[in-house]
Amino acid sequence: MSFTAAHWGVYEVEGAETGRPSLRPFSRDPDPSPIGLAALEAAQAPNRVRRPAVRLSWIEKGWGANPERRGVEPFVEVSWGEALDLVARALQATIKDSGNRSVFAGSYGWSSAGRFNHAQSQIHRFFNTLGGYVGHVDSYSLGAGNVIMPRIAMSMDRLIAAQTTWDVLAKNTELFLSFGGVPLKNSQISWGMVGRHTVRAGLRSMAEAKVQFINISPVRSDLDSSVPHEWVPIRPNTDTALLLALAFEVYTRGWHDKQFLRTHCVGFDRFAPYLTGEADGIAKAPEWAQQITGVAASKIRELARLVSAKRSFITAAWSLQRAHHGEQPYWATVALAAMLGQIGLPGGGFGIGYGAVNGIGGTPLPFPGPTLPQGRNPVSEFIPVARVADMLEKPGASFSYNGKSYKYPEVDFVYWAGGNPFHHHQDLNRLLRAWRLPKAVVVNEQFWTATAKAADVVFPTTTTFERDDIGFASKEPYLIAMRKVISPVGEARSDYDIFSALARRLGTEAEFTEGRSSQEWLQLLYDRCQQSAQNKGVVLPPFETFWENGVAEIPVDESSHVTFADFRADPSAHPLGTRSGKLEIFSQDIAVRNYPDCGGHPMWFEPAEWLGGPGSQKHPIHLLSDQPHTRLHSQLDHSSYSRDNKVQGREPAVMNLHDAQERGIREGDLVRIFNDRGSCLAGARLSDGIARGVAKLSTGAWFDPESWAVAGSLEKHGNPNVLTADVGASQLSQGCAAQTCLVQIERFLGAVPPVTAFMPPPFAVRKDEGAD
Ligand SMILES: Nc1nc2c(c(=O)[nH]1)N[C@H]1C(S)=C(S)[C@@H](COP(=O)(O)OP(=O)(O)OC[C@H]3O[C@@H](n4cnc5c(=O)[nH]c(N)nc54)[C@H](O)[C@@H]3O)O[C@H]1N2
Ligand SMILES: Nc1nc2c(c(=O)[nH]1)N[C@H]1C(S)=C(S)[C@@H](COP(=O)(O)OP(=O)(O)OC[C@H]3O[C@@H](n4cnc5c(=O)[nH]c(N)nc54)[C@H](O)[C@@H]3O)O[C@H]1N2
Ligand SMILES: [Mo]
Repeated sequence: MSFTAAHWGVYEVEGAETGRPSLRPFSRDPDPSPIGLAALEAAQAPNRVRRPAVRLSWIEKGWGANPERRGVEPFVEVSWGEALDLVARALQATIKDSGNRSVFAGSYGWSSAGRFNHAQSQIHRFFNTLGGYVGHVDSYSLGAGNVIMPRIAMSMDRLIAAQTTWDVLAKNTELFLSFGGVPLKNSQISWGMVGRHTVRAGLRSMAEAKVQFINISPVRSDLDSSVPHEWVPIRPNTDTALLLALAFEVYTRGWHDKQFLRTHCVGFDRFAPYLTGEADGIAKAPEWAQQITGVAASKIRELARLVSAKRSFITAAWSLQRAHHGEQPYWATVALAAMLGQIGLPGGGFGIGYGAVNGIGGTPLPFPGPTLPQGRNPVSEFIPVARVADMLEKPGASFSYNGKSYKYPEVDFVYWAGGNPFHHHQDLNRLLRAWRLPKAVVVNEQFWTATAKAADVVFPTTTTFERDDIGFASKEPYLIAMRKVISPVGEARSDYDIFSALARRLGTEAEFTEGRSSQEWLQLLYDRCQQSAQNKGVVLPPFETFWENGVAEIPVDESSHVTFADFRADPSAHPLGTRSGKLEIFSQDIAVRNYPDCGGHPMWFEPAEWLGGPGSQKHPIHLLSDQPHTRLHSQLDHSSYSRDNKVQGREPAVMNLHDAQERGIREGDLVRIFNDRGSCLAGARLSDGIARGVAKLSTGAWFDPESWAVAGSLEKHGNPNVLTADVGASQLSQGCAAQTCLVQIERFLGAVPPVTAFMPPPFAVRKDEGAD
């Protein structure tokens, strides 16, 4: 038996030696995820990229030709030597003409598990040895959160590492008030690996301790039905208004903790007049919030009473900040928790993103895992990650980010490895137009994803099953020897081998590889990790033993942790990283920017699109595009497990029963979802567990337009990003705002087009075929 690891779990491999391998869940995982069981079969699917492929115009006319034909033209399969030479030439010419600042290799994406073959590290290291690249900051996950939280409380990284542990919540919390729930579907996943799924057990221990759960969300199942809870449906993107009304009630009833606000916070005096309406003439009273949120004023009063009377823990899902003005719900959460004065007490205060990924509420290991050094990037130009289409469309234009002003770089060359922008980006019809502007697009991919189909050159890349690696994640008690399970499919090579071969042609091989084979790198990375573990008193076996055994158990710190406990105990000895060292209910640094969409304290701003806004006349359904329960983003969408969940081959769109009835839509019908940005087909799934006026189409169905030639044609498969808006959360963070999206839905009565998402693109044979 050997082992393999993925972002969704560790798996035991039987029969690799006999050439008939099969996977089964890791026996030490108490709650394994079914997502990965179909992954080995999916790795050998007909839509693998099998040989290096070049878009026809580049073969016929040379590199840079006809960028507007990306996604339309057939590919020509060529030898590795020819494809590598071509890309090396194109890169060299681009860098010579316009410098490294014209190469975008931000290359956002989850890639695969395995610490050495981590595509981001590989591509960044490659470009750093070559003089640098335009990179990105922040993530699609936490664009607004990453920018606002360090200014007002604590950086998201530190918070994720140090959130209050489940045992403390079970023992001390009386009321768990959650915005967006603790979705078990999402906790199947964690960056790098999951060896031990703990969220279900965490929730259960709290339920057994009779913690009162309240789930404020448009979707009931955001808290598991096995946990007794009350569901309070809310209009999407209006949580800030509800939080403000709770703060209003707490303040006007005098239930706030004046002492804590004085000793541990700054700026409550600026916030209070906004709550009462003294500042702007609008009292943020429960009746005001009822109009906005759809939650009854009486319910809001009851919640305010409960949250003040009990040891209360308030949580907000990451999805809340993936929205227009996404800073506000987090800031309002912090402000309300500060007013209640329970921050730093066991089981009280606030938490962010419980259940967003597996490890939240666990303790990180005291040493870093095996990490491929990326080197230093000499290019200073960057973009906030979700501004990629802006960058391509508006070179030289200025943008603001985190309080400063910058200019978009002039990018000629885009290189992507380990991500799928034609899944993850918003307004894909706009992206498609922007994508056709630079001179070159090169992609390392395993599968014929939409991103690969829209490239000039695609290098076929191995999956984790086809290479050796080391599995590690910072909160997991195991290191996993991920042994190769099958031979590379087609002519696939690892990202390391691809970049090594390019580096050879560009004269940087020695710097990139340091003369090491993959196996030598694995050993080195492991040895370094072993050393840093030892420095922290953790003994790991020597590499050979680890590789032989397949699993090295790491003793994890199971001790309890309370976020902000030390800060609470002594704020001057343990100041926060904020400007004042305290919790900032008012931020002078933000206020002085005078942004129209983010002020000095938490505020209610109407989102660009929401159910209470003018756009809801024409597009009366708020579309949530949440994380899919049957896959990771777009990864494994072609697996049998993901496909079994589809409706007539399309992504299911969960609709409220009454909304469906009004439109003559029945369970299993094909529907067309549309707005002014695009339209897609999906399969109706009706539910009474989703709020009126809300529909949910999970992300990750592979982009599959009826025509690649015209941006904006009907998308056949159910990719919500043809509908979402490509706008930043605010001038402050520029975060991804995918959850702010209005649509209309109708029964689809036209001729049903076939799904072609999982088919390879057309190939052409060139006239001089055989020249390889
Ligand atoms: N509408 C909407 N859009 C969203 C979101 C949302 O909530 N709503 N969520 C956003 C979020 S939070 C995220 S994190 C992003 C995720 O966006 P991505 O991270 O881009 O999504 P993945 O599907 O994981 O894409 C990874 C790609 O890398 C490829 N790959 C895997 N392993 C390797 C490897 O070893 N080498 C190479 N070269 N390629 C590899 C896979 O085949 C796949 O195509 O999506 C964002 N998009
Ligand atoms: N199975 C699986 N798990 C995943 C992923 C995956 O692709 N598949 N992706 C991982 C990644 S990269 C990330 S970043 C995390 C993301 O973690 P989240 O951002 O928390 O995930 P989402 O599923 O987008 O949102 C969680 C829930 O929030 C609710 N919600 C949406 N909008 C609102 C709102 O305005 N108000 C309230 N109160 N609730 C709202 C939705 O009902 C949704 O089910 O998930 C991770 N986990
Ligand atoms: Mo994410």
